[in-house]
Amino acid sequence: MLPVTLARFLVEAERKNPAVSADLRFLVEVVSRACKAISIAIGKGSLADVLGGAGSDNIQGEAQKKLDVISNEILLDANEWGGHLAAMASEEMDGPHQIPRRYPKGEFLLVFDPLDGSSNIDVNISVGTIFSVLRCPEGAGDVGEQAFLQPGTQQVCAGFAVYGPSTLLVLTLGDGVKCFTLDREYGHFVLTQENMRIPDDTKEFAINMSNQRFWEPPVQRYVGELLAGKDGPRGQDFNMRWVASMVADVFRILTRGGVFMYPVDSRTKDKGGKLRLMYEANPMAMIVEQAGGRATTGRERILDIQPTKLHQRVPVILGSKNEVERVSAYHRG
Ligand code: AHM
Ligand code: MG
Repeated sequence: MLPVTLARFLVEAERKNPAVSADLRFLVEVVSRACKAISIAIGKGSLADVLGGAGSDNIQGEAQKKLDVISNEILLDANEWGGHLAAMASEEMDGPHQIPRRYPKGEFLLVFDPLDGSSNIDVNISVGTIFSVLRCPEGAGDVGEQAFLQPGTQQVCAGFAVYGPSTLLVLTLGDGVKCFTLDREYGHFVLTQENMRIPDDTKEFAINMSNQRFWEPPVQRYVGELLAGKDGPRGQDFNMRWVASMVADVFRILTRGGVFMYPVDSRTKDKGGKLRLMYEANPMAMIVEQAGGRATTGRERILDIQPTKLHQRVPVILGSKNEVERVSAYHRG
């Protein structure tokens, strides 16, 4: 039997699920095409002079890499003309990107982190693209920031690509999590995992340990107990991984379980945390919950947060249900 391509999967999803409209199907296909183009650009590396800094900063004061800028452009170009979007927003742009007036507008808002894990680009480690789709509440005219400020529970769809040894696309349309692998010979994504599930329990955690001295007491306590292993209150050893590309860390958790933490700490308290709610936390939280895991700030469910600004940052603790619930309990206690 022929493999199920992303195109076929989406056509069948549209037939089965009234929530999947032709426009949503088209949107996901267009985003997947952009991810293919980004994957090709990343794969060329030094051969195409795409590595290194762009010489510019984004709105959040972070130095942009050339591939941050290239990936952002690829996603904008791919999505402007199709008539399926009302506007776009990205980690790399100051405010909403309007659809040029020469094109028709659609009902969806597309939000993305064009290249997650940028610090890993130049060292040949997996990076990715994260995206989230919302419905636009406004009518005609330009779309303002306010239209995007919807809690993660309103997401129609979320996904991420990982540009690693294989290029993967992880997708949820609100009924489970699928994984597609890019077949480089045929040039299309093929369904390779139909129902990704995160085990409730795990012996693996992911956190940047170099920030330990800045953490709040609940996270100190939790990680301290994991590090104590067999000799501590947990009575078992735990293993640690930290790729510093959220896409790779979350993919590992979707594959074999684990808990990922980028908690707020004394240095990031004023900003609210490190990771961005709209571009990183919300799409990943939707995917993780759809796979049976949990996603919290420690104090509240990420998907319930009412955003107050586009570039808002939040603490992120997500993954295997029982571990995330334990971290939340430590925050309450
Ligand atoms: P980016 O979107 O600018 O790449 O930043 C987000 C990334 C995440 O992918 C990753 O989990 C985290 O930043 C790593 O941060 P650190 O370098 O502090 O460990
Ligand atoms: Mg990112």
